[in-house]
Amino acid sequence: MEDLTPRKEDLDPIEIASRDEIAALQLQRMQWSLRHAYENVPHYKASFDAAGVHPDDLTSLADLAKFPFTVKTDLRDNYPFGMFAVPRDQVARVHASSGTTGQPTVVGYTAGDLDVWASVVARSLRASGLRAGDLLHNAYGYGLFTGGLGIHLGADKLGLTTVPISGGMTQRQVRLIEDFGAKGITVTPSYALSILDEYAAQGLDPRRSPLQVGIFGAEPWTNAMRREIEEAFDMHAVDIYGLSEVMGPGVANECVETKDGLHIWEDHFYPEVIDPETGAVLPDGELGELVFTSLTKEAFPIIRYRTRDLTRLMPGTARSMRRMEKVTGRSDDMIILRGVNVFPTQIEEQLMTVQALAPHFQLELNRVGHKDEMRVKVETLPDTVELGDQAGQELAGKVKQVVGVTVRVDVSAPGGVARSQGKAVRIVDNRPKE
Ligand code: DLL
Repeated sequence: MEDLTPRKEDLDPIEIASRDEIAALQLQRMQWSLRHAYENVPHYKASFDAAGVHPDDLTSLADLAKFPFTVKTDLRDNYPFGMFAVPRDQVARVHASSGTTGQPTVVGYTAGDLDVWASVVARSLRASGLRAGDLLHNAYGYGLFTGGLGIHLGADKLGLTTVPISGGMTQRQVRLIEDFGAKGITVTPSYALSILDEYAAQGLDPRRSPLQVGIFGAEPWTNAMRREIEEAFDMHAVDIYGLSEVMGPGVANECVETKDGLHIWEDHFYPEVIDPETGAVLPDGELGELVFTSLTKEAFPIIRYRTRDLTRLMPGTARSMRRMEKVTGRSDDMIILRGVNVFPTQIEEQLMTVQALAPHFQLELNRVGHKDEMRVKVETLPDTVELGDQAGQELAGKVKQVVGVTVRVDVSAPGGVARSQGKAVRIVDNRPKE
């Protein structure tokens, strides 16, 4: 793999500024952001008043802990535009979550917000090893989802040649990567695996593809999956994180030279990690729920938003900004199986160690009698079909031993597990609703 480390002179000065400089900028911006939210969004006025706090009470970054959290239902209750801090005619763009349950969540951006978004995504793509003139194959979905258009904004800003292919039509994905000579690909890790299968189906060697870096996010994935993808394509695989409520992709990104967790672009997004039970702020290094406060957003300021993503904060390495550990689970995706907490990524980790199985998987939860049962649906590789039963037992044994739960493993022939074209659906819950 080639060394893609960006040149120091190409970084934004704040990426490598001193911690004091970063903290001073954060404090000044946080004071502005709290005031902006309080004065322009009725929800924040009401919630700050109810908690007995005022933006003037923030004289240090630690004072943020006095302010109330914002949760997803606050956004739903203010559907569609009630959380906007500027008149609708100053909103240049809206995005929305898919909203599989209940109201979709709508977010808005002024022209200035789009500019900031472009610069944090450009910073992320640069940290991933891309530079002006490179060709990027952008397979995140275009539309209300922030993935496609968010990456596109940053790619324009960095000066890349962007192929706005979006998700789907996998045969064409492979063809255009090859014909156009893509150096980078932005895509969910699960859809990258479908593209990988398509290379095999077309009789092409993915290690000879022009790709040098994949920038994967929008869903959890493990370091075991990173090794699998890096090996298969002979390219770097880095992690990009973000969420619509805070901006979209580009809130944090791994640096290609270290791949040691994601640097949070702290000059725009202030992170905290809290105990999800008590709400208390935890010291850096401890595992808890990630909370974000926007520092510069105009249309949709967000104060202490509970992401439900579980991670820990760590000091900077390749940049001065703090890192977050790879998010390996959301509290929403935690399965409690006969008293044991299980995240889909723990199953992924074990699956990656079983040679005869493909990296695709889905978990199915059923109620059998009074007991919950989990089935792990996996498939063999084209040349390991006859090893299926043995591989299934191997996986069940590893899950029992390492994760501590008994599962049934259903092994099917290649193609038997549902494929994603965007975010993978990892859990199918067939248990009766209580
Ligand atoms: O998924 C934004 C995005 C697009 C990020 C493209 C990266 C690349 P939402 O649809 O609002 O936004 O979903 C946000 O997805 O709270 C996490 O649970 C999960 N997520 C996003 N990135 C990662 C990641 C986009 N790198 C939710 N690792 C977040 C783990 C991630 N989970």
